[in-house]
Amino acid sequence: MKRVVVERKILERNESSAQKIRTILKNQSVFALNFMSSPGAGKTTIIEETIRMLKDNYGISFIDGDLETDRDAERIKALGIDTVQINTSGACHLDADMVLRAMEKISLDCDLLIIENVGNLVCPATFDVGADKNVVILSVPEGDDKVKKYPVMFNVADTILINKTDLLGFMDFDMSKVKKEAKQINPKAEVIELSAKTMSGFDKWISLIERWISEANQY
Ligand SMILES: Nc1nc2c(ncn2[C@@H]2O[C@H](COP(=O)(O)OP(=O)(O)O)[C@@H](O)[C@H]2O)c(=O)[nH]1
Ligand SMILES: [Mg+2]
Repeated sequence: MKRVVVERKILERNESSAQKIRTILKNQSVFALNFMSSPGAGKTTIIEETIRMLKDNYGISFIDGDLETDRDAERIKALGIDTVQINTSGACHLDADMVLRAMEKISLDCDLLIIENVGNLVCPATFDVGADKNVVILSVPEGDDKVKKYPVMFNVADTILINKTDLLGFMDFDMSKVKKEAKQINPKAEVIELSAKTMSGFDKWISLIERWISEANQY
């Protein structure tokens, strides 16, 4: 009983900070994406390629969440992007307060803020970080059974990217089963097949981001 009350308070506080983030981003006309996946599914690689394809036309800033190290932040900084690293020192997710603090250290004079969350398919799903859209990545080597095993994560997705499709020939991965289960759990999420190695599917993915940004700018 007590545990439920504490959890509710933590989530209520998080929600109020997420609301502050939304207000700041809306006032600055910044569109924010929150990337979530297992470790190694390809978040940083997809973010790198996405930035390469968008950076001539859009100002982009990046916040990286990881337990330790600034390895991913360094990869994105190398592309000339304003970057802040959050080390959660053991916490399995970013929360809205961490993102708010990181936003104070970063340029919000941009069109797009990309947040890379801590890698796992559980905790980040419960903590709203105030982003406009949640991007959840499932990669082919993780297996085609994961959508139903981690329904909370796939349910909060605005889009599900199925990455590493270049490896489909080496794995028993039933794409139609994944798409069917994704539709059952989250009928609204668009599923896009991608490979950050061959760049297959990126045209569709980039068009979706551009559509999201232009829709957000209409309000
Ligand atoms: N074959 C293949 N490897 C990929 C692809 N995307 C990422 N990788 C590799 O997967 C590993 C983990 O990628 P990373 O972006 O660091 O994953 P993250 O932990 O989710 O940020 C790296 O060795 C990448 O080069 C892909 O589409 N195909
Ligand atoms: Mg990463």
